[in-house]
Amino acid sequence: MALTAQKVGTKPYDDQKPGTSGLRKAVKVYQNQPNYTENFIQATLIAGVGDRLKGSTLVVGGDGRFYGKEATELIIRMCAANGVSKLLIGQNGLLSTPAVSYLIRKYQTQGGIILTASHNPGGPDGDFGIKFNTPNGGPAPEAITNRIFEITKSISEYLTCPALQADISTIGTQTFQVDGATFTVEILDSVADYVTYMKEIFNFESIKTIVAEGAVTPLKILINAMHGVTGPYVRRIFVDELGAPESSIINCVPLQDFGGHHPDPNLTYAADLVKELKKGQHGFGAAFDGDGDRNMILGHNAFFVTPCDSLAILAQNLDCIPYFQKTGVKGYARSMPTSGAVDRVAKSTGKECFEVPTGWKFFGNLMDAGRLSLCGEESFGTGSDHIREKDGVWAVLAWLSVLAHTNKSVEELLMDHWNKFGRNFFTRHDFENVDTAPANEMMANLNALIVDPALVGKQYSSGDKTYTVAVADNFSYTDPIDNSVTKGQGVRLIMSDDSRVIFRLSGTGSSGATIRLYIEGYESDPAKYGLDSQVVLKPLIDIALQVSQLQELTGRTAPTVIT
Ligand code: VG1
Ligand code: CO
Repeated sequence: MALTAQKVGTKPYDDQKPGTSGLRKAVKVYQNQPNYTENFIQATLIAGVGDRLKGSTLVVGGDGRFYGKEATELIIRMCAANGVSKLLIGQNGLLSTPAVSYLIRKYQTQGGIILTASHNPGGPDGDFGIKFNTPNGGPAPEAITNRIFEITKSISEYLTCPALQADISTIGTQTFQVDGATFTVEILDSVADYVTYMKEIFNFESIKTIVAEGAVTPLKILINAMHGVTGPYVRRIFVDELGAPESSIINCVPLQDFGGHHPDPNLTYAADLVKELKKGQHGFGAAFDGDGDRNMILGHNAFFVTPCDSLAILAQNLDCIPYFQKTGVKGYARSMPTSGAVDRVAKSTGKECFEVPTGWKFFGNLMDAGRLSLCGEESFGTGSDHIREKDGVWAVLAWLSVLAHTNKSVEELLMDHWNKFGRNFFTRHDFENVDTAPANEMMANLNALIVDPALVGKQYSSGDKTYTVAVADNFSYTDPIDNSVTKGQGVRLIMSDDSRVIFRLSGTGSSGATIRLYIEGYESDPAKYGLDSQVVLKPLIDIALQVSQLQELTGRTAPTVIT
C-alpha cells in the first residue's frame, strides 16, 4: 500500500527539558496532553539525527512499561514520515538499555530511542521516559539534549504517517512504501544479539563451573529481574546458557507496572531479595532495575556490596575476563559522588582514574578516546567500554567471572580489598518528593556558604569526631576530550582527611524535588571494617544536616531511602 507523510500542526510545551537521563514525566503528562510525545520525538529526530535523518537506520526499544507500546507505534509512524529508512525494534518493543546501546554499535545506526523511566515506578499512575542515544551507543550529550529542549519550546508542526500500521509482535521484516521510498521495520529477538555478545566477552565455561546445576564447586545464586526488561535476558543467560537451576531466577516476566513495585535494585526496593538471601542458603544474589542498566550485588546472608566497592573489586580483577585480556585495561572512572575506593586500585595499578559528573553520558567521550575501560556510579551503575551504557547483566557476569576465577566468596573479596586499601565507607540518603521551594532554598544557601572564605579551615564536630573543611565548592567538570564544561554538579565539603559531604538535587524525578545527600568517610583501622556504615558515618551525616539545615527547611526528619 502506498502511504503518504503528513504535516500536523502543534503547540509547544515549556517543560520538555531532558534531565540526567532523558525526559521523565508521569504517564498522564504524555497521555493527557495533545502531541506531548509527538513534539518531543520530532525535536529528538531533528536535534539527534538532523542531516543524517533521510535514509537513516535507528534502534527503538524500551523496558516494557505502560505506554511503551503506544509510544513505539507512534515513533514508527513519525520515523516513516521523517525519511528514516529502517527501524530495528525489539519484539513487542522490548530491549534493555544496554541492549539498545549494543545494537546501535553493532549495526552502526545513526542512534536509537529508548523508552524507559528506568528505576521510576511504572503503570498508569507511574512514570514514562524517552531518551535518545547517539551513534556511539551512548546517551546524548548535553549539547544535543539542550538543542532538543530548544526545539520543543518553539515547535509548530511534526511529521507522521497516520495510515502506517506495523506489527511489533512478530520477529521479521516488514516494508512499506512511503511517498515513493521504502521504509523497513525489522522486529528483532530482544535478547539474541546481546546474549551472543556476552558469550564473546566472558568465559561462560568458567562461570558454569560454579553456577550450573550439578557444578563441582557450586555457588547457589538468586537473580531478581524485578519484573523489568531483564527477565528474558536473565532466563536465556543464566538458565539456558549457564545451566543454573530454574529456582535461581525470579520475577522474570516483564510487567507494565513492575508488579506495582519500584524497579530499583537497592536494599529498600529489592527487600524481598534481601530477605531471601538472609536465610543463608545462597552465596550470591543480584537484582536489576526496570531497563536493566543498574545492578545490586549481595553475598552470603545478604552481605551488601556497595556499588562503590563493587567497582573497585572489579577494577582489581578485570584481568580474568577474556574481553579485557584482549583490549587491555585502559583506565577507570567514577561519577563524582561515588567513593574513592576505585581511585586506590587505580593508584596501585598505575592506571588513569577520572571523576565525572553524575550521569552515564559523561563517560562516553573517554571511552571513545580509548582512555577508559571500566566505570561506575554509586547509584548501582557499573559498566565498561563494551557498550556506552551501564549494564546490569554484564556486571553480574563480571562478578561471577571473578568468583569463579578466584575461588573466593563475595565477602572474602571485600575483606581482601579493605585489608589492602582500607575501607571507603559510603552512604547516600535520599529525601524524595520534597517541596521544590525549600529544596532550592537549601541549595542556594549552600552555594552561598561555599563562597564564604571563612569556610575553609572551619571545624565541625559531632560525637567524638572533628572535621576540618579543606575544600568547599560546587563541582564543575571540563571534559578532557572535547573541553566542554559542565557546572553546578553538586555542592561538596571535602574534609582534611578526604571525608566528603555532598549535596545534589536529582535530575530524574518527575515531580517535586529529590535531595541526595552523599557521605563518604575513610577508615584504615581493620577493627572498623566490619562496622555498619550508618554508624561509622553518623558524625558526618549529623554535620551535613547541621550545615544544610535540611530538616528545618524541608520538614523531613528522616530520608525516604538509604543506600
Ligand atoms: C540518578 C543517579 C545517576 C544515574 C541516573 C540514571 O540520577 O543518581 O547516577 O546515572 O539516575 O540512572 P539523579 O539525577 O536522579 O541523581 V537510570 O538507571 O535511572 O537511567
Ligand atoms: Co536504569
